[in-house]
Amino acid sequence: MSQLTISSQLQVMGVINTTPDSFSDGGKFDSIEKAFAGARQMIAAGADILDIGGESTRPGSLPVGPQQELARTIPLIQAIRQVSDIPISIDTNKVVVMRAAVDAGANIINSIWALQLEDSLQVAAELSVPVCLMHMQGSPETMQHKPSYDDIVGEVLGFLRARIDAALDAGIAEHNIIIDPGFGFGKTLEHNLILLKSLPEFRKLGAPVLVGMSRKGMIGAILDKPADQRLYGSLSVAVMAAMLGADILRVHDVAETVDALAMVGALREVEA
Ligand code: 7PM
Repeated sequence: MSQLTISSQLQVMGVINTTPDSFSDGGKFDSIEKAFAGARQMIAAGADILDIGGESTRPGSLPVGPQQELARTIPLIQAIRQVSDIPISIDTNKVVVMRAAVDAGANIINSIWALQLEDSLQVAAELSVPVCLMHMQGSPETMQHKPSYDDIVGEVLGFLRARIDAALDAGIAEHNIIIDPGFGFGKTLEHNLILLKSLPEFRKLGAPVLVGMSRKGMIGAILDKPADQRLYGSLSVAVMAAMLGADILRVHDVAETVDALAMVGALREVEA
């Protein structure tokens, strides 16, 4: 099994969605084929990590069963492993999917629930792979109804600090912990912008910071544009996040983001 070492360089994580929102059941094979083609393109475009998810977590979405999630993700991970050693992250909250994915060659567990469900802390510790602990207020079904905080930065930081401690207590190695403020997960536009501006605070927790803002509602709200017209907005916030200290950028448009972040990388390297 290949082991991922969390790098100090900026990394681009390409999002591979296998949820056949627009496919009927008969289209399942078709959607795996499409996801595999997308993965190959992202690898060619310079992705550092692929994030594979089989459960939609967009606002208002409903949970899917384990069989469906396994059927969408495991064959895809196996197929990618036939052609590439690229680190693969599995975006799941089910321990059965975590185990099967790592068994199939996945190297990172991405948990929008910060490993709070089932015995996922213990399972992740046992699997001994890096984990991404994300903040969310509420659950995907209801999180955007009325997000509310007294102190957005303090509360998200406090939550992530507590989950880091829980992960360490469960036996997850410190060097295997990644944190994520969870843009769009129970946050208003203002909350998201404050979190973006406050990214340097998150760095102080001592773990690599993953950021996912690509094509999200916060961009749509500012530009008044649908998801398929948010590329320039997405690139802009990716650059801002990188300048403010993000380590891993979770994005849909890999080729474009790789170029944009190469410019940030060059600036980081130069002495001035
Ligand atoms: C609406 C909201 C539509 C969210 C789609 C999404 C993140 C994630 C997702 C994130 C981590 C999407 C998402 N977002 N995992 N999974 N961080 N760690 O853009 O921000 O695909 S789902």
